Amino acid sequence: LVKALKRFCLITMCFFAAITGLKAQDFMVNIPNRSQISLNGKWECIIDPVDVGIKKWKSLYKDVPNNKDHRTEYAFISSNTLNVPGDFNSQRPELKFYESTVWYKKVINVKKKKGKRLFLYFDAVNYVSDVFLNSEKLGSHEGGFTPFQFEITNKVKDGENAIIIRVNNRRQKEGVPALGYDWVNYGGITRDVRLVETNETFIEDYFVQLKKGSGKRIEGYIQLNGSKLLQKISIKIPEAKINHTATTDHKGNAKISIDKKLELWSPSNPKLYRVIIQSETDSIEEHIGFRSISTNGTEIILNGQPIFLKGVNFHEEASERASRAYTKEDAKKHLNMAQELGCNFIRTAHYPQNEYVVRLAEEMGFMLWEEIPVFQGISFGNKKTVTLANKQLTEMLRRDKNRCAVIIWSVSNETYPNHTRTSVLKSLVDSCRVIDNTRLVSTALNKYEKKGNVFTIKDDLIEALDVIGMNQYLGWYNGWTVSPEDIVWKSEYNKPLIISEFGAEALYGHHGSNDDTSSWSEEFQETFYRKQITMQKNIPFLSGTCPWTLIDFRSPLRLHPIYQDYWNRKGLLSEQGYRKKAWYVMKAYYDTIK
Ligand code: GCB
Repeated sequence: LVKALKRFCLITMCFFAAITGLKAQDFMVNIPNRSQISLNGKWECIIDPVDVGIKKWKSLYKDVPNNKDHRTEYAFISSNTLNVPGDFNSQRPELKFYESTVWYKKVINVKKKKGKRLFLYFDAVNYVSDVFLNSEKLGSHEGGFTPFQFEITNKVKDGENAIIIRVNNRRQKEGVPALGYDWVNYGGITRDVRLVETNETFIEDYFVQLKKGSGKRIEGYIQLNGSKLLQKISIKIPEAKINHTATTDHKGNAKISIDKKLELWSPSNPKLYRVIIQSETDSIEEHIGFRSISTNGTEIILNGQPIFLKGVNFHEEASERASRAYTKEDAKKHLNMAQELGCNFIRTAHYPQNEYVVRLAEEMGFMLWEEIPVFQGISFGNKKTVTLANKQLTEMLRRDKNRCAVIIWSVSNETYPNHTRTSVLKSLVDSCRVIDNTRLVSTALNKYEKKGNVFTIKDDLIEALDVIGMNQYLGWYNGWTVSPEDIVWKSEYNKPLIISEFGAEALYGHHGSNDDTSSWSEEFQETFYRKQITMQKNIPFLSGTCPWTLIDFRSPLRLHPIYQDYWNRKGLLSEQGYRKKAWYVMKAYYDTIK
């Protein structure tokens, strides 16, 4: 028996290695403006709670006959589908908190064209995906919030082709995020899927932003992919009368540097220019904004002027439907709410949200904080985890580096300070700066030293950061141990501070008295906000603040049957978007800050 068991384990491991060996490729940037066909819609599915598709049916990924009487004990059938994009949890009641495997299948019709290349591009799949085309493994991707792609030019055939994907959203101790986090682990193909067509040599990537510290020099690069790597390229910005030319090197890379006085992007003037990038074999365009961001002592400086970040946090969740958000309309809803609150800044917690959010935020004039899901409980001592965190960071920067709205990259949220954590996070900060030195780097901390009424910010990681992010829940988790007006915040660093989170729970429509005795009521939350604002106004080095959170969101950690019922109720808005009393307090505060 032991022998048989060992053999079974070995076979399973070998099979697993075979199907998980290949990695997704670096993806092309500016996906919305590429030539493509959407693969959204209904995908056939098989719910596989114990991963029997891998462990036993080693051929599940193969294109088995679509015959319900076939003796394999599984089948993709057209009456069993899930919507893509969309998390699977919200699509069927029995999958509400499901964390395991779902197999997806879609048949696509392809007509191959000479001189064209084809790519399968996924905006995001949570958490691990193993992708197969016509029974052949294309590769895997780990990480639920960033894009990935596979070239299929030489693998597709004319006519029908079957794409099968194993998606698994099981939490992993060594994953990013790890085991514990305060949001629903929405699994599945949660964002758009595209079949992208390019020319044989195409513009794969580019970086077109203002040079750090400059208000008028555009610097960056253009990167080609294909066999004709030596080409003349140009960047045109017709409105600014820019027509800059350069030549790529043998690796297909051209550095660019353009001096020009431009109208700068800002929340009050979210100016975007039409930018056209051309090579001899390709052309792509989009709208890009230009602004400078820096710090001066404890101030954040946008285009040479100090600015206070009137922020808010939100998850990528369509709270009113209790599902992952994935459409442009979802993004618009959140951003309109933030605009009505008077915000100029958004922390997209706790992971890179979809491109609709980022691009629309930019058009509407929001500055953004983007973060990778390096959240409490990360295995910093584990090599695979560190590589994965770095990869997610690289992917986030790759996708959004041309979005001037992004002013801060954040490498983590609430990690426990120790030597290993600090050195890993510092290395992530370094990676950030290597890829993009034009933006600020921060992290959301939650530890500070308390001595009487003096709260001191101190953490070895801060040396490496431009901006300090601090989550604090004074007045909620442990009450107000010191009266808010007496609290003195100190920092050992001459750097700006953003209160990256603060909040308290209230159930919309539940009322009580205006004091600390009626927790969960709107009045309690309203008073809590007044106290927080009183305390925050006394912080001389405060450069921004972000309530947690804009809108109630679902979380399996929130068990109170009356007030929570698996919802985190720290929203200023109920899940249906109704304003709680605290909303008006925060809005009034933001209205006073010009
Ligand atoms: C935090 C976390 C956030 C939680 C929040 C809370 O510090 O960063 O993800 O949802 O606290 O409500 O406790």
